[in-house]
Amino acid sequence: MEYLKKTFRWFGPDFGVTLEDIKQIGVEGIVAACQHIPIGEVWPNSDIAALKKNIESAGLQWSVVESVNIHTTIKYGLPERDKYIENYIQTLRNLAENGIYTVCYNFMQLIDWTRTDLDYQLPNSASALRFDPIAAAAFDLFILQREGASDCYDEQTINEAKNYFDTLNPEERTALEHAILAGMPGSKKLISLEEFKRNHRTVLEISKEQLQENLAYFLKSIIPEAEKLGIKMAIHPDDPPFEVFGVPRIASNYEELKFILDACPSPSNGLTFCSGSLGASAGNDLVKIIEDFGDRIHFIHLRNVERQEDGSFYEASHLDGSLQMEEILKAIISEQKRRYSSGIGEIAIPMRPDHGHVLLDDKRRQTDFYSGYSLIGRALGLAQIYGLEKGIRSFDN
Ligand code: CS2
Ligand code: MN
Repeated sequence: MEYLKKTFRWFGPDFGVTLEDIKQIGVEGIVAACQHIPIGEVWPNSDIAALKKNIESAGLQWSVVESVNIHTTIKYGLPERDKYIENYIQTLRNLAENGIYTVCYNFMQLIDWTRTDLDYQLPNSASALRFDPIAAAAFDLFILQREGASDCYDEQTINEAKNYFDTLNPEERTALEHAILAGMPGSKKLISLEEFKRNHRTVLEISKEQLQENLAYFLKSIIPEAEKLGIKMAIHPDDPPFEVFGVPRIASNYEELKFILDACPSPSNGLTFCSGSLGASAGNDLVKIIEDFGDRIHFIHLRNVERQEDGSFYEASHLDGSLQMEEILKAIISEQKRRYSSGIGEIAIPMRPDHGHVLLDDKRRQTDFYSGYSLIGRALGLAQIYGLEKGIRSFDN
């Protein structure tokens, strides 16, 4: 039976990691996007074809699009959303025309993932991404100075956030602000504090149920088209999988994922299973999510997290941390076997190491860094996961 397809995210020619580098580490498929096209605009056929040609000329395949991002009018349910949904569908048509059929996206508000430290030093001097709820509260209360923010936190959190913020020198305060505003993978630009504040005000007026409705509206509009095109949509979970800055989450646990899948029961309406995102909450049973929603998982992100007692977490190395990667992989392999015997679904599910530590020469190679997307750190993660997969399979036979 086929293995998972080894894929790797690549941010294009300016990334500091070449396709040739990636080819050397045993990757088969690239995860990429037309990064230069503003969110909401149609990806022209010619731009998609050019990126595809570039990837293929290195002997690789463009396996997954990550991400076709969703315009805020769709997230907020504004009247102009229909135009942007039409654009989205046109992008899907153009992708299908170029033979690209797996599309990852997310419905997170304000930013993509949220971290409070992009350079958390591990004992071995590698560095990782970290999220600390006290630092996030300090950003909300004392940098954003959001009206009503103190209603979102209990007294102890407010006190701890104040104490923490008081210990930071001006550079550290700026680093915290930047860590949060940098949360758009694939973009070197920080979101401006002004834009963040503006969107924040809007989002806080939308209830969780309304956000879920807005996502369901989007799915009901695009999934029938995706199905005709043979496109598999794969929503990425919210990261972290709990409320941050008072903004509700809608793709962070079993029930919310079920709501999404049930909103449009089609194989084209699927999931990106991201162990690190879902696993940052101890309440998520990752194996159960794979067992129950397996046939709708079209793309896999694997990484570990170390959850700490104070509610913070950092991105641990791929096989160590709070998540039992061997149990996760076993569940994924069972899903592959199920597909194999039923003859339905892709067995070589594309899988990528989600993030990696900054290791060895990573800093020197990639000066203008995309946080989380080191070459060596991710290569090590991929090697570990592949080895674990091989080991599990050999015991299986
Ligand atoms: C990614 C996601 O960098 C990451 O953690 O896994 O943030 C991903 O880029 C998007 O959310 C998918 O739309
Ligand atoms: Mn992910």
